[in-house]
Amino acid sequence: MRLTTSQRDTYRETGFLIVEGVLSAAQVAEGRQVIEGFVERSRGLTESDAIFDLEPAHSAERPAIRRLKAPHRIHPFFADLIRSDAILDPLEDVLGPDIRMLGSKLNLKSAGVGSPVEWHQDLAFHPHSNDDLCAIGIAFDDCSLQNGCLLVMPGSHRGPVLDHHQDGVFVGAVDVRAQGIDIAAATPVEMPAGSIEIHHVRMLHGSAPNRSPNPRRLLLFDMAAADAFPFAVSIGDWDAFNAGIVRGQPTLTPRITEQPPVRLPFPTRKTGTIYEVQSQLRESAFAGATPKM
Ligand SMILES: O=C(O)CCC(=O)C(=O)O
Repeated sequence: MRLTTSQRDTYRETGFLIVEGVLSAAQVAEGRQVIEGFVERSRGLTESDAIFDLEPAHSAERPAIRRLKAPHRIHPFFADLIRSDAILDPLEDVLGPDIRMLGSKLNLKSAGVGSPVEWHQDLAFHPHSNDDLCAIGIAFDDCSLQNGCLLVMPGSHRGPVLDHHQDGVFVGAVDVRAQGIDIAAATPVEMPAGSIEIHHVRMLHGSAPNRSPNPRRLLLFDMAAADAFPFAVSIGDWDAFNAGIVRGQPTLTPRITEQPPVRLPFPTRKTGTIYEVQSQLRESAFAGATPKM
C-alpha cells in the first residue's frame, strides 16, 4: 500500500503516521501465535538472555517477556514481514528506494505488568550522517492509552537531539521535567491490531506501563535510507552491514546533510536493551498514574 500525498504530508509535518489495515486478520493471528510460542518458551528462564528481555515480574507460572530482542533473527514470520511489500511500500515513500533495516525488537507490554519506555529520540542511540531514518511499529493488538500505547510529541522531529545524559553518562532517556517539556501535549498513537505506525528518528516518544488486562504487542523495526551512515559506531563487517538492505541497493557514498544538532551516546555505564539503559534514569516520567491526554 503506497502512501497518499496527504499521508506523506502528515508524516513530514508531524513526524508520525498511522496506517490501518496493513496486516490481514490472518497475519495478525499468525503473529500472535508465534509470539505465544516464545512466551511458552520463556517459562523455563529465570533471567534475560540473547533472545528474551524478561519483565521483573516474570515467573514460570506467569511468564512475562518485556522484549524479544531481534525477532527477525529468530523467526521467519518476522524476517518475511520486513521484506514484504505491505511494509516496504510505505517505507519507500518515507525513506526513498534504497532501504536498510538496522534492527528489530518486539515489545510485549504484558497485561498488568508491561514496563514503560521513558521519553527518548531514537537518533540519540544511533546518530547518522542524515536523518532519513524512522521506526515502523506493527500492532498485534489494539493499542490504546489503557494498555500503554506509544506516545509521541508531534513536531519534535524538527528539533535537536535532546540531552539523554545524567551525571555525564548516557542514560537513553530525556528527563522531561528537568528539561521543561510538557508531555501533556503528547499524542497517543491509538490504533487497531493490524495497523502500522511510522515515527521519525528525531520524534520524542515514550509509553506508559500497561496496567490493563490486555497485552500490547508491538513489533518495531528501525529503518534507514541506505545512504545514511552511522556516526561513531563501527560498521564492522561490510557484507553483514549490507545484509540489512531490504530494498534497493547499498552505496559507498554516505549522504551528509545539514540537520539539527545530534549528540553521541557516550560515555556508557550500562548497555543492553533500552529498558536496561533507561533503568539508570533517576526519576521515571511514568511513575504514578497513567497520564491522561
Ligand atoms: O514499545 C513502546 O511503547 C516504545 C518502544 C520504543 O520506543 C523503543 O523500544 O525504542
